[in-house]
Amino acid sequence: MTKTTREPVGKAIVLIPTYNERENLPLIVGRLRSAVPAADVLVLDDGSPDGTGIVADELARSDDQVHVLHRSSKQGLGRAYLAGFAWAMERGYDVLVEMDADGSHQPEQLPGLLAALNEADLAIGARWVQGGAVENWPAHRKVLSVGANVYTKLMLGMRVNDATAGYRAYRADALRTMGLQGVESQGYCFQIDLTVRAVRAGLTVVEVPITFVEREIGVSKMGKDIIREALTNVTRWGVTYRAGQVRSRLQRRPVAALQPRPKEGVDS
Ligand SMILES: Nc1nc2c(ncn2[C@@H]2O[C@H](COP(=O)(O)OP(=O)(O)OP(=O)(O)O)[C@@H](O)[C@H]2O)c(=O)[nH]1
Ligand SMILES: [Mg+2]
Repeated sequence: MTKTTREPVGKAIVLIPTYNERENLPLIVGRLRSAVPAADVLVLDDGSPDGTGIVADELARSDDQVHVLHRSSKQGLGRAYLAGFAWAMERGYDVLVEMDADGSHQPEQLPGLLAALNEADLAIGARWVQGGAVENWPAHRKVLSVGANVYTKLMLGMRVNDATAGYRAYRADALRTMGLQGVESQGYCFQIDLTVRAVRAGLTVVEVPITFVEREIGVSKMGKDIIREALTNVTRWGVTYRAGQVRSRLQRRPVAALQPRPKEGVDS
């Protein structure tokens, strides 16, 4: 992952997907606006039954830098982000940030992620690196997250330690280079999917240590379907990747090396 000189980081927008985050949303938007006043905010609400969309509209009415994209029904984190990326890129933002609404991603750590983009195309707020941490997670969540990352690393041969992390900053150009066509992953697999695309596109990915804080309000939307999706997709991508490696190794070997060796002492 080579470092090259890049354009200075330009106008940033923070995308916050929400589903039933009525109480959390004003807290996170308030913290974010204080921590990084220059950044705009786009709330991506999927018709939350608890009225989060109405709360988002109220926030947008009182602050020109807050915007809302409403979608009629819950269609998953991945689709919400893709709609948000398209919205932000159409409007010329240079940096797109992903941040959960539930307080797990601390807005006060965003300056670190943005600074990292001076030497990178994608900055991942990482838990499972030196200096990274997780607060208040039960043991089974830690095991699941570490396990998912170890499996991803082994299957996909990437050097990234926290490919499932959802706190990240992308340069808009990087998203264009990676190409978002065909991204179908929904849960935290969406994060793995985009990480793989960035690495395979030869982009510079850096991991910035963060402290991830377990939500205090509301409920997690992480379920068995999301885990199943990640396991299935990573396994499929991994098998394709490893088969490709074997194929290219075989193709590189000289043809003679593939022929059966003549038995010693037998004239041909
Ligand atoms: N728009 C939209 N937002 C979603 C959807 N599912 C989850 N979210 C939001 O995405 C963010 C992350 O979801 P969480 O439920 O916190 O899931 P998680 O962070 O993977 O899991 P936990 O660590 O258990 O909280 C939160 O802000 C959710 O409100 C969805 O289908 N649509
Ligand atoms: Mg969460």
